[in-house]
Amino acid sequence: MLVIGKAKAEDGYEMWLRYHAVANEQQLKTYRQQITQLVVQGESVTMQKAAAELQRGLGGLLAKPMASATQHPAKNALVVGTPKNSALIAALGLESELAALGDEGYLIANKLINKRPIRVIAANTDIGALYGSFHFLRLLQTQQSLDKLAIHSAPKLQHRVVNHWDNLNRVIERGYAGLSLWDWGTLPDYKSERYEDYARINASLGINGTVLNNVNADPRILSDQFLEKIAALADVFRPYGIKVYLSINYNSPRAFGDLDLADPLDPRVQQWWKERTKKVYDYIPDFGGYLVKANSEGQPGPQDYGRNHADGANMLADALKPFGGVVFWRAFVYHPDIGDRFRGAYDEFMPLDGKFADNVILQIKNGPIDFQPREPFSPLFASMSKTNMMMEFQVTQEYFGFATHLAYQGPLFEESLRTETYAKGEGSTIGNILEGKVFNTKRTGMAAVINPGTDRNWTGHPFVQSSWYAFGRMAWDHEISAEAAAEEWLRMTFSNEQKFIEPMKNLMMISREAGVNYRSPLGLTHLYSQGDHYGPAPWTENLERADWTAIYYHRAAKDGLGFDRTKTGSNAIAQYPATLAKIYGDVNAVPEELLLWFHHVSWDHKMKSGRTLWEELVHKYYEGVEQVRAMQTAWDAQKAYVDPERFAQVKALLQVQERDAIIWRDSCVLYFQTYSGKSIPAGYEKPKHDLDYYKTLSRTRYVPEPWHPASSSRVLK
Ligand code: BDP
Repeated sequence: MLVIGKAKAEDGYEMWLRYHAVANEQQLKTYRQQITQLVVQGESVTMQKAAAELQRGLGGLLAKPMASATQHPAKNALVVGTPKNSALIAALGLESELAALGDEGYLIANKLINKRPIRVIAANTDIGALYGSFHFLRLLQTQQSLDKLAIHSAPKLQHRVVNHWDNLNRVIERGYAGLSLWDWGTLPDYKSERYEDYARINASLGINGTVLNNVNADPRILSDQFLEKIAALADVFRPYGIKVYLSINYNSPRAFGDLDLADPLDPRVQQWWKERTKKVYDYIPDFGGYLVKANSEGQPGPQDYGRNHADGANMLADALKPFGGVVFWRAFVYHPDIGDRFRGAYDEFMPLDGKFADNVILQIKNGPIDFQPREPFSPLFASMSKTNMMMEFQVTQEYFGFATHLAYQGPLFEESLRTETYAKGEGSTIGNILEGKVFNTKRTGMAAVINPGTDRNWTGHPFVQSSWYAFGRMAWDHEISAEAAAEEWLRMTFSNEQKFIEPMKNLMMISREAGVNYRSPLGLTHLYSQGDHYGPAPWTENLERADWTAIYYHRAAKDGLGFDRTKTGSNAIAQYPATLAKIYGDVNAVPEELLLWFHHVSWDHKMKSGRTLWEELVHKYYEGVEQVRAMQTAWDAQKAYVDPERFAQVKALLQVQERDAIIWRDSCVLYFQTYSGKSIPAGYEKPKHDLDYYKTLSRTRYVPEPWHPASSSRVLK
């Protein structure tokens, strides 16, 4: 008999490490026969954590305490370890199988010991064994067969990092799920159990680095007082293979009152960083390195002293080098005087290609502008052939309705990673470039801004968890599909019922496109009310910086819509490899979803559907709202499979989302109508209000007061 997994009250705290008993009784029986005992031989803290996780996980999934031993495995034991820490594993002669798996990979297989069948999780290192343990648990959580186990897995990227934008006062920039997880007031003395659960969650995905603080960095993060607290966190994370990194403020030598400049070429400044960095390593011997936002949005940097980004980054790289640390140098730069913001990062960084030290990695947002619902890829990825590069994605939904809208980011990540750049002919996808396969770069990585907080479920909207999950899985293997990640997450987080999985997977897979459609379809971008980035305000103009207005991005006029980035415009298209520049530059060849990113097109332009641009635009905005409604219907049908708490929460949030989607749609359609001069075609529901109403709403409803979901710690002017 199948038991429908209508679980007891749940608050989402466990995330996907929710080891509830396997609901399918037949499957449960089989698993119980196939795993009779746990044999872990290594004694390191990491091996103890692996053993504890397996005890906890298998105990829960198999609904009975797991027998354990340190030798003489029983029939169908699960044997875990490395050739170094386990005589049993060493005797299996796995060296050649393990050779290809590196320091973090693992294998999971069925083997024989003394002619008895056993299951084995083996790795070269303890951390590999821990990763393999989480993978093994995932097999049961997603109800996979253990009959023919032969899994060999190793990460494709080296640095798999989460970024927190946490301020020292615990307010999180673009965080929508409570205060910072790091309780500086009680650290280092009190280590909340949450810290370890946080480490487990990340380690279960293979994430091996965390940047604890905001890129708009407070210099005090490097003070002894904070380093002592950070060291306490690092101690908790270490057994899980997670290194701590910090965002630094480039002006630190000045802020500390030690020097009156921060010029990277000044020997006193260099010395200052060497000494401070040594101090950091005194506290945290395996510290990862620095993340730097320099000369961007008002942050200090090397350009303040007439130096360039490479000078700036290399100075820090020098200080970190003796300790094996790295610099993640962000490429998120744009200046008000550059004409087209799209061009900014490329114009600044391309001339520096090959000039960065080898322990510097350029951390580049997926798109050229800023985490928009859809962007073409940043042209830097296809061009910086002599520089280490890593991806920066955003999990926190700054531009996707915060913690109120359901917008699974897996499809965005996948779209970005699979984009063919033609940098060196076919096969030059972003994923392959990140892996170092295309340009032979030495250091590789992927980061995501995650911004969880003290909300019981970590992320506010329960489905934001799924984007964290997908990010982690794709950072391990960029070829994992958004759909596969969604399915795993659903099974682990809710239910293995096929009747639940299929419709929910569809819901998740359309959710990002829905968000694009009701906000900024066909390549429109950045139509937000400025500062909070929640609601629509496509009419925003006359701000202190033109590139903070909305009209800068959409260029609506009587003659049409969109930003001309071809030769007749800013020519940003020329920053792409020639094959792609040709496609993007041709109004008939460019993918329609990117059309208005690259072309200013007449309202009557014929689209592939046969509709005019105006009609298609209206159609997409309405489609977005309809997709949200379809998501609501799909969710409502899942009541039997979801605990009442999470069911009610998601249902309510989908109602908010529908309301907001309509506001977005009507605001944008009515606003663009003032330029197109055309009516909304028959058959679409009419906006309930006029444009003035929506303009007023954007000024009143989305005021970034601290209590408001649209609030943020730092509000741009
Ligand atoms: C923008 C955010 C801002 C961040 C910035 C960044 O609005 O809060 O500081 O990105 O990535 O999207 O540095």
